[in-house]
Amino acid sequence: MKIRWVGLASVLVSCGLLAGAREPNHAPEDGYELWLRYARVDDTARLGEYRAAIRELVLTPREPTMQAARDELVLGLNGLLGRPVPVADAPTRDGTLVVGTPANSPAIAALPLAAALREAGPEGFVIRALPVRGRHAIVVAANRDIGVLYGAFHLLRLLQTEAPLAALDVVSAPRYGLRLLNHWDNLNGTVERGYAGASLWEWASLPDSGHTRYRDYARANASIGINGTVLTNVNANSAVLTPAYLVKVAALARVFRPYGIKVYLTARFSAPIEIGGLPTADPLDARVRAWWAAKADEIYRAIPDFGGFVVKANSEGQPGPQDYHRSHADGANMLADALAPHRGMVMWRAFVYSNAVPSDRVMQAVDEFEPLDARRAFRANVLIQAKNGPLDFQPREPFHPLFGRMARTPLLMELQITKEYLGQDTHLVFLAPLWEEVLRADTYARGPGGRSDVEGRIRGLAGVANVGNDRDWCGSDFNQANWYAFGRLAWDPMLPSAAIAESWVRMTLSNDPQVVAPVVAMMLASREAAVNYMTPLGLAHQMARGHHYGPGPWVTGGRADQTSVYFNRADSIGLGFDRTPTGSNAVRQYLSPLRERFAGRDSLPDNLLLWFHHVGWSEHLRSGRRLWEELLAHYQAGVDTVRWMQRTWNGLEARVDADRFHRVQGFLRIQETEARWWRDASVLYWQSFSHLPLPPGYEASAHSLDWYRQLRCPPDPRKPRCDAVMEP
Ligand code: GCW
Repeated sequence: MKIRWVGLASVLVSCGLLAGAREPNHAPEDGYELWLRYARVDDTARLGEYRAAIRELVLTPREPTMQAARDELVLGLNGLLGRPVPVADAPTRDGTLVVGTPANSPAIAALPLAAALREAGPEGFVIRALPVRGRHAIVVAANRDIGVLYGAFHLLRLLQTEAPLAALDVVSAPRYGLRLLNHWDNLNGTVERGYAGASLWEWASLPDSGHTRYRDYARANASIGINGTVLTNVNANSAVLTPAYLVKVAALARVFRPYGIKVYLTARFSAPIEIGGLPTADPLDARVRAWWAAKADEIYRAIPDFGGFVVKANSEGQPGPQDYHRSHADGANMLADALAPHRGMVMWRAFVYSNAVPSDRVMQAVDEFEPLDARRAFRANVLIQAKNGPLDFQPREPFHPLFGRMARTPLLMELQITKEYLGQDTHLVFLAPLWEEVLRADTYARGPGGRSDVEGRIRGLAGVANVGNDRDWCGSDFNQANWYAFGRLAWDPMLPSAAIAESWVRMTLSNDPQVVAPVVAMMLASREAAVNYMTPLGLAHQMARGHHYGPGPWVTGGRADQTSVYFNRADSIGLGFDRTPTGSNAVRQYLSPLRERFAGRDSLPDNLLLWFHHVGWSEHLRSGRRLWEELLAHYQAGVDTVRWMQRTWNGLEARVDADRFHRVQGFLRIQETEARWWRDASVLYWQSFSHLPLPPGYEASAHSLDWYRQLRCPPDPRKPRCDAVMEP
C-alpha cells in the first residue's frame, strides 16, 4: 500500500500560513490565525485518545474542494496531534479517518450511510465512528465536496475543543442556504464603519497578485459555514461593474470557489447612466433593462457562479426607482429579470427612509414594503434584506416588525458584526446574545410549518463584516468572536450563545477550564453591560453624531430623525419616544398580542420601555423604583459589569499568553473609562431635564455636562477614541 507523507512545511506554504509560522511556544499571539490555531492538544489523556483514533487519513483530493479539505485536515491534525498524519488511498490500519463522498470514495460508497446523507442534504455532512473494511475508523461523509470540507472543519473543531470522539454520531445541515458576509468596502480601500484597517481587497494589484490572505479569509469563512461574500459597500460605486474591475472580482471568486464561497456585488441603481452612457436609469425603460441584462451576461461570463446583487436604493441619498416615480418592486424586479437566466439573486434592502422626515423613522420600512408584499409584487429571485431591528443596529431594539408582516416575499436578516454603535474596535461586546434575542423573538405570524419566531420566517443571514487588513483581521481579539458567532448562527440559529462562546474560547484562547468558564461569563455579560452604560431601558441612537463613538444624547440639528433628541424626547416631564396610539403608533406594525403588550406600560418588558413610551421622571416602574432611580441604577450596573470583567480578566494573567493578556487588558481599561464617560455624560444631560438629585453614594461625575458636550474626539475617522483627551 502506497502511503504519501505530506510535509508540514509544504502544507503551511500552501495554506498561506508561513507568514505566521513560528516555533511552538515562542509565537507572538498576533491573532492572525483566528480560531484556526491548531495548537497541540494539552490534555494528555485526550491527546492519547486522538492519536489512537486518527493514525492515517484516507482522502482522494481530486477536486479543489477536496484538496482544500485535505490541506486543512493535514494542517490541523499535524498541529493538534503534534505529529504528522500520513495520507493513504485506503484504510490500512485501525485508527483511520475516512473522508469523502460516495462518488469520490469507494470506502464511503460501501457504508450504510444513505439515510444520514439524505438528512445532511447538499451542504451538510455526517461524522461517525464505525468500522470500515474491518478497521476502527472515523468517517466524514457528505453528498458534495463542500459538505466534506464543512465536515472536516467540524471534526477539527471537536479536537480543538477537546471533545471525546467515542461513539461519534453527527449529522449536520445548515438551516439556511444563504449565509453571507456583507463588506462595506469602498473601491479606494476604505471601509465604511470598518475598525480593522483598510479593505482586504487590494484592487490595484488584482487580478495578478493572489494575496495568500484571500485564501485564509476563505478558510476562516468556510470553517464556520459562510457561503457567500458581498465584496462592496451598499453605498455603491458603479465602477465595480466595469470590465476592468470584473476581472479582479473574478480572480477573488477563483480563490474563494473551492471553499464554497460565492461572490456578490452591490449594484448602484444609476450605473446605466454612470457607466452605461444612458440618459436614465428608469427601471421600466427598455434601454435600461437591456443594459442590465447585458451586464448580467457579461458578469456571468467572467464569474459563472456569481451570486447576485445587493441593492441599497432610495435610502440615505442613494439613487433608486423612486427617482423615476417607480416602486421598490419595479427596481428589484428589473435586476431580478436580468439575473434570472443565470439563477442570480437580488437582495433588496429594506433600510429605506425617505428624504422627507416621516413622523417616525422606524415605521417606514413596513409602510413601504408590506403593500408590495401583499400584492406579491416581487419576482421569485428577490429577497428583502431587513436589519434585525427597525432603526439601525442599536445595542437593543425590538425585532423589525417587517419579519411579522411579509408573508409572501422571502426575507434575509441583516446583522452588523462590525460594532458601529457598540464600541467599535475597543469595547468587548459579544454579539451572539443580541442576535439570539431577535432570532428567537415571536412575531405571532404563522409562518411555514406554523412557526412564528423570527428565525422561522427568514431564508438567511447577512452579516456586515468586521474584517479588514489589520494583522488580527478584526481590530481586537474579542471582535473575532463576533465573526465566528455570526457564521455559527447562520448555520444553526438555535445554537445558544453560551455554546458558541465556549467553543470560540477553547479554539482561540485556551481549553483550561479556569480560563474557559470566566471568559465565557465575561462574553455573555458584555452585551447587557454595553446596553446599560450606553442606552438602558430601551433608549436608542444616543451616540455622537457621524462616527457614532461615545455619547451624544444632546445631538440635534440637521436631519431630525438622525439626531439623539429625536429619539430620546427628553423634556421636563420625562424621557422616551411615545410609539403607542397616543404617539406615533408604531406599535400597530406589530401583530396582536404584541402590539397591545408593547402599548401597555404594565406588559412591556422594562428593557424596551423608553423605545415605546414617554415615561415621567418620577413614575414608578414595575421594580418599585422610579424611572430616575432605575435609569441611574442601569448606568451604574453597566460600569460595574465592565469593572467585574476587568477583575476577571486580571485574574487570568498566569493562564493566558502575555501578548493577548495585555492587549485585552488595555482595551478593557479603555472600556471602563468610556463606560464612565457614557454614564456621566448621559446622566448629567438627563438631569438637566429631570432636575432630580443623584442618590447618596452615587459615583459622582468627573466633569460638568459642558465639559462632556465640548469633548471632541481626535480627528481619526477610523478610531475616533476620546480616552487620551479624557484622562490626560
Ligand atoms: O448604520 C448606518 C450606517 C451607514 C450605513 C447605513 C446602511 C452603509 O451609519 O454607514 O451605510 O446604516 O446600512 O445603509
